[in-house]
Amino acid sequence: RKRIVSGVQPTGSIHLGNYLGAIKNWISLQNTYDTLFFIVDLHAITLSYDAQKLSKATRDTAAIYLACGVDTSKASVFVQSHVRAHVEMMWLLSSATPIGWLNRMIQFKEKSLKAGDENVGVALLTYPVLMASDILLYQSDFVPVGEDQKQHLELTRELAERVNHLYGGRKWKKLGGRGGSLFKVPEPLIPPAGARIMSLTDGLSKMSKSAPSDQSRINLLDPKDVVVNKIKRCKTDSFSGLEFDNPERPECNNLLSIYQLVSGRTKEEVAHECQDMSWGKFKPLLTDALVDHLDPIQVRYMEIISDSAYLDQILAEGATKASDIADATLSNVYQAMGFLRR
Ligand code: AQP
Repeated sequence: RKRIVSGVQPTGSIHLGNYLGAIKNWISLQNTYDTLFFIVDLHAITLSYDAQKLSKATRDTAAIYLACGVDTSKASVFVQSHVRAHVEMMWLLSSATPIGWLNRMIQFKEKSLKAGDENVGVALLTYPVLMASDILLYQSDFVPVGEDQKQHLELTRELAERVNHLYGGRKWKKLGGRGGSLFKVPEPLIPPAGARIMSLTDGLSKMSKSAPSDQSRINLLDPKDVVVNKIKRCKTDSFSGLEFDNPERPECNNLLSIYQLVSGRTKEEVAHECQDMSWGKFKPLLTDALVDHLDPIQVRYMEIISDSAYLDQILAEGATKASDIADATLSNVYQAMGFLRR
């Protein structure tokens, strides 16, 4: 079976964008692919963060994966820092990554510009090398990525090819290896709908954990009254009727897309149902669809998070399975790079 790896950072509350753009798609992928879903805690320290909250956020994220339907009889669920190979591989790959490649990353430019050089850790620059390690360690065939991660995946592909060229093939064989490629070059898998869920307060910015206002996002664990309130207060427009894909109506497109995804209808059905609707009529409809969709996830989350032994066991098993695959790749790369092995 072809393999897929994916993860979410435990940097705050998991929101509808993370869910519709990533986690919800995993549920169908796990039936067709060999899947590894991890909680990306090493990446969560890239920007300043609260050490007091990291481990709780990591557990919460794991429980949310399971509550959303990730099935550990099909997929491995693990915490990134529990598999040491990620950090080791990152160092090895760093030596093969031209700094110019990293300087070109849009996310680095945007985030470092905002924070200023003295406030930005080196990890913000080298983050894509850790992401490449996350993917290449597992010889992944596909990586589901939102639009914002496409450039990082492209770097992963280039890095895989570069390392294969520098150290793979005959050179590796001479050092006692099997020859051939050290890494599989992964392909992006872009979800058809929901690739980019936008903020509730600005249809031109993406919904994000780090946005200062909680009103800008629906968190997966928001109680019903909070969802009601956020939808009541979310930004709309003064056009009549509702429609998809009008560039002058980003909020309308976003809210209809959310409705489509949580109600399980097609875009055509939603376009037809809502074409003559006012915001006053649509908002309660959207709220109900959201609450109905989130309620079973929240019930299941409460069950999982209150059984810590169960969650620990899932994460331990996941880390063991992941380490088996990752250690094999790491060992090959050490060998091909000429290290003396124990
Ligand atoms: N708004 C979004 N719409 C669709 N997909 C989204 N993702 C994030 N936001 C949206 C997808 O969620 C996955 C995990 O994201 P991440 O935790 O690695 O970090 P991120 O992409 O930077 O997400 P956030 O929530 O916006 O976090 P902060 O604010 O910390 O940067 C990815 O697959 C991502 O595409």
